[in-house]
Amino acid sequence: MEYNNIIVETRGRVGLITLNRPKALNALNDQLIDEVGHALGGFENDENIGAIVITGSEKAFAAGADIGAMASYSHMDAYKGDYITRNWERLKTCRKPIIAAVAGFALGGGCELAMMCDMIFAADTAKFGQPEIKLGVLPGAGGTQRLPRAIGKAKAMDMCLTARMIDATEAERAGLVARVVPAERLVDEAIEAATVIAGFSLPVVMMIKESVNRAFESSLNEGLLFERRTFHSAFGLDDQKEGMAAFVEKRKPVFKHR
Ligand code: CO8
Repeated sequence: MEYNNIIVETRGRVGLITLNRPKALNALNDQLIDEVGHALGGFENDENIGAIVITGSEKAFAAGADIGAMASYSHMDAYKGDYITRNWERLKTCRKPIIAAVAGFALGGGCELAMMCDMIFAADTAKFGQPEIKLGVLPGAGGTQRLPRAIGKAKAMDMCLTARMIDATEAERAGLVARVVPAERLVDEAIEAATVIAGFSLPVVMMIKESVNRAFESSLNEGLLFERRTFHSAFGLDDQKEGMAAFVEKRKPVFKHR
């Protein structure tokens, strides 16, 4: 596939996707989301890749769905055509971890895209918001669902109902963001963290991702049972033998399934 809206690169064992519609502040359209989905598929099938980083530009991670493209949609276009959100779920099905590295605006679908990643690293310039209400619509790709789970009802309501943007510090305090870093260090820091992850046993990395995500889909007891069974299954891996033997022998583990 030819990429016109993103740049796809690798840094060691890390796949890097850079959203690249600078003139529109990386506004998300169907083509861009399709390209992200395609690139994720490529990284997922590539055994030399252990983790993925998605980033934008200095000014914007993504300023939301493309308002110009959506402006004239009918209900039929949105519902039957499933424009804009049709390939969105591809992010959710990716089994390798994804870090969103956010500088500048992450608004509307941009904030939702970041929240679909496994963790968010924010530059000190980042601003998160769900301003859809100002356009006469509501968040449509998880804003009303993932935001309350990430930052609680009070702040989610505040952001969705008033369109107030929060900065990186507030986002970190609220639990939306894993780390805040100086803007000039953002992508390096995300790649460094992704490199650490990509050095571990991939099946274990995938089990952890699956298990943490299960916390948002199940009761505590069901989640704990899922974790326990998955933990038991880790003892079937060569990498468990290697990891524990390396600890006992006071050496660095060399994981086979990376
Ligand atoms: N769509 C299309 N173009 C955009 C968007 C957007 N969301 N945001 C910015 N742009 C364009 C501007 O039109 C402008 O283009 P041009 O230079 O041709 O006039 C260029 O980017 C630069 O923007 P500004 O001049 O406005 O830059 P400022 O620094 O003055 O302002 C802001 C930056 C505050 C980010 C401002 O551009 C803004 O408010 N943008 C819209 C933010 C917004 O409302 N986002 C929500 C969109 S709705 C949505 O995301 C619904 C999601 C539903 C799920 C779908 C999943 C994809």
